[in-house]
Amino acid sequence: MSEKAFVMIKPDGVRRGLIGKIVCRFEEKGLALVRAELRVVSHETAEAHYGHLKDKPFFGELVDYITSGPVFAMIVEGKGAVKNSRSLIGPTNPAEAPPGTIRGDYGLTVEENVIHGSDSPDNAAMEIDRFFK
Ligand code: DAT
Ligand code: MG
Repeated sequence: MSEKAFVMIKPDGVRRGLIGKIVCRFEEKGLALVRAELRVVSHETAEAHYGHLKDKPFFGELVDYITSGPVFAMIVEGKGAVKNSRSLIGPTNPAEAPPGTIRGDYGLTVEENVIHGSDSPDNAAMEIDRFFK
């Protein structure tokens, strides 16, 4: 059964010109890009998106970072889209992400880890609604 995931290339990835290379990985894997938009995330949307981290000491910097320039927001679709996109993206900290994953190949630190991907089908539905309603 087909599934949708929300994926977002963060401002550092966009700034560094990585959109094409990253989109290529999803397409090569077999996930289809069904919607995409380059846009600046509002403060309000950023705070909602990272609401699960609002008590963390890095929350303010996280919101500043994600709103610091355009992101490339996407919906990808295919079998197991959520799990498959997370495995392409790799672990949260690029220093621990293996080469071959997007964060492992393109990132250095957890503060600027290039890309977001939904972590469950329920969160994917919420995030798609939040960004593409
Ligand atoms: P993920 O993006 O892998 O789903 P998450 O939802 O736990 O990870 O955290 C969201 C983002 O918050 C993550 O991509 C980068 C940032 N972050 C997480 N832990 C952090 C930390 N210890 N220091 C700084 N930023 C952090
Ligand atoms: Mg997450």
